[in-house]
Amino acid sequence: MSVVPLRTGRLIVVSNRVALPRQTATGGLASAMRAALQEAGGVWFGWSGKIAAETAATVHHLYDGPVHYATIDLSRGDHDHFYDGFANRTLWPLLHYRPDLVDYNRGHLDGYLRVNGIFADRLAAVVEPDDVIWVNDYHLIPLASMLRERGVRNRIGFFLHTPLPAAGLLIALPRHRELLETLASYDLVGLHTARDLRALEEYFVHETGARLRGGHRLRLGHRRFRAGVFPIGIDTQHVADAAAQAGTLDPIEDLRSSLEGRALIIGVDRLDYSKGLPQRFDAYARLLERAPRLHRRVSFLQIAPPSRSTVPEYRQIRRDLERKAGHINGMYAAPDWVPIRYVNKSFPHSVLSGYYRNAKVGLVTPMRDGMNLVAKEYVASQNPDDPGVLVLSRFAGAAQELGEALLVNPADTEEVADALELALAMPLEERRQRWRAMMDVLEQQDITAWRRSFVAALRE
Ligand code: GDG
Repeated sequence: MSVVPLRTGRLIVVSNRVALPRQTATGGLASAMRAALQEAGGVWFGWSGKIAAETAATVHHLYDGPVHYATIDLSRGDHDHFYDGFANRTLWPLLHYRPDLVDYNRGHLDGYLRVNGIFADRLAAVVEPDDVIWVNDYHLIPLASMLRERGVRNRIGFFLHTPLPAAGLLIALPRHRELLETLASYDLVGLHTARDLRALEEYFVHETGARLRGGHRLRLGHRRFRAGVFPIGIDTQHVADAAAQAGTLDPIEDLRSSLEGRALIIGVDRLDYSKGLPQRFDAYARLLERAPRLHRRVSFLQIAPPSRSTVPEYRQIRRDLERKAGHINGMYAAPDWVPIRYVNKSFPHSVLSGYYRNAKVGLVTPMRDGMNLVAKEYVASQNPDDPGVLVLSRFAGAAQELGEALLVNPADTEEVADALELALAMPLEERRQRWRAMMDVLEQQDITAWRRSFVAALRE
């Protein structure tokens, strides 16, 4: 195996997917880690996104600016069990409060543990004594315990990008104790919100018999670890600048001229059942039904790049949305007006921020979401003189910080339709006040602050 030439004391970020330079990163973790590493420098270790005959036969190295990318390929079988299987068909639905969708295939857990073991083998071979290791997300929960088994004594932190449901739900996970107890092998476990932190503590105290001490310190057997709340941010200034400059880009001019003065409502989400898209389409349909005066005066643009399309539930939601969008347009469209523009494509971030800026309403209504960066990007992209309004699900972690948004229950069609009406009619002064309050938060808690606070707590 080739040896990764790491410099001592560097930050090693580990995540399942690595966003290589010049790849469009349509996931929140990839967007965030890219921004974090580009500023701080370090190593980013994970899956290349490629399938090969054998898992991790070689480690691929790529150096770009301050970032050293070290990636491995996965075999078809490991990909299917580890990524599509246990990560995305067992853990993801459970962590997003959908026990009804959990797949209990035992082969998936075996594949998950096997791939985590291979990640640990490759990493253990290259870690140097002063390196700090930052493991990300639900794909890699047992990684620290496997690194410890291989003699790694370094500081290792874990950050969960999804919500963590209460113990009563977590116990629906197959062999939950065996898996979740391995979190105790980290030095620090980070979560987006206080609710997630409470869930973690409750699970450890009630299900594993861990002792909870002050300062969110936990002890399980001989392992001690700390947990904490680290709400992820965005590169606020960069997004704001990109949005301010996007006006002259062709796609933005095209969008604006196509609107012919109509108010734009925008949604941008990976095509995922956690994002509440069918419910959102229903709420928009309800708005059109209730308020004929808005016909021809609004347009809803939903950008939804396909995600995890080899998983059946994701193919199903795509079919549902096509049907709903077709139905809404069939019902309300006029020869010169399309009520809903539904686009299964991804766009460069510069274009997205220009779209956000031209939207009177950002409609962000996940059923559950660890944080939701789109909500933050929408706010950061607004024109301070004439900002739009954010309609945000209470069940997104972002709602804990963005209390000046119009907070809604995404399952309550009438409530979302009410919020849309309110948002479309909101006076300028109120929009400015709400926007300023949210922007203050985003400026303080940006991506740099998030990385610094997590890494500082980990080094402590
Ligand atoms: C997970 C958690 C948590 C989307 N479409 C395009 C595009 N995107 C970018 C957005 C944003 C990111 O993808 C999506 O981030 P979210 O946070 O909204 O959602 P997840 O992907 O589910 O992220 C989430 C996050 O991790 C971080 O911890 O907030 O709760 O589920 O940055 O802009 N990017 C481009 N084109 C697109 O069409 N370039």
